[in-house]
Amino acid sequence: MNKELVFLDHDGGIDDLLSLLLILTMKEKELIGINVTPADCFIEPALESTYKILQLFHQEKIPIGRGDFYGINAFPSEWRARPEVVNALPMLINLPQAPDPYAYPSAPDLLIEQLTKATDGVSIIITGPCSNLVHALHKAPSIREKIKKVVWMGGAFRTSGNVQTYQHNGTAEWNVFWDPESAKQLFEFELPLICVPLDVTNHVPVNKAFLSKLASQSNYEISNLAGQFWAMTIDTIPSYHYVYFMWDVLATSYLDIPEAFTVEAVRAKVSNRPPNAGQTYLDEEGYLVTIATEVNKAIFYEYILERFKQ
Ligand code: AGV
Ligand code: CA
Repeated sequence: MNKELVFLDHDGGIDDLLSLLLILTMKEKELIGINVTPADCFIEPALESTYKILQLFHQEKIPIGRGDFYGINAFPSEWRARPEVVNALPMLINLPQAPDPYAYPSAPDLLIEQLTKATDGVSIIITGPCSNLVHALHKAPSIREKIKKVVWMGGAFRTSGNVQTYQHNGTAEWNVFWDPESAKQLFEFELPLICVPLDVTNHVPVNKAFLSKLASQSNYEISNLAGQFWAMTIDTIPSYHYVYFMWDVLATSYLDIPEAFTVEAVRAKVSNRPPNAGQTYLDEEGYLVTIATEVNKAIFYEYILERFKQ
């Protein structure tokens, strides 16, 4: 059987890098490319972290694309600097130098190239804003045929958002808020889109009981590294929430254990202006999208522990 083809677009947060680790443990999937969006990260150190993680798995041939589009509503800078710390961790600091960040192709171009080349449908997992995919679809509409599904950690449908800032009423999730216009257009494309929104990620905080279990298997290199990544989230920089969730890791696990999720087909729209820019809301006249509403937590946490035994 052919391996399922996967393309990852992440934005350099700690759980984005954990999502990359997780995908690389999925031996029955083939990761055909990675884009980095400069949203929850500064691009240069995040590209370096990405390349270093690939080296750990001897997968540095997987092509990387650099997001050159800088959203509309910037993430807090304190969050964006985290990959600097990741790159200095003992398991990563001495790995061979990463390539010049400006030598990478631009993210939409890499996505177009890899989808065009693909001989099978591709599952796209997005753990940051969706701008690169939307820009690629405008530039090369024919890539649509190659998209098997899009799994997006994004949105907040029947729960409050996690953006708290000026000119905002708190209804949006950050990945949508960063570039509400692209999110609006993504919904309008009506691709086979599965959103893993705050409605379900709110159920999976990073908690010490889980970290303690993970630590007890830290003789596995990947468990050890993942434990160090997650430890960096315990003091979550309060702009403006104190809890770090397994947002992206949960969305990524959907690729592998969809049966652990409850999903629902809804019609929804995205607002692109204040006071609710980036809000994803249910609307009978909206676009078709599938949203995850529940997850079996026990299965999910157990799955992560199993996967990281590498
Ligand atoms: O809104 C969740 C998204 C996920 O893709 N990101 C973090 C995850 O990578 C933004 C975000 C919300 N709260 C945060 C975030 C926090 N306290 N620290 C860093 N990023
Ligand atoms: Ca992210």
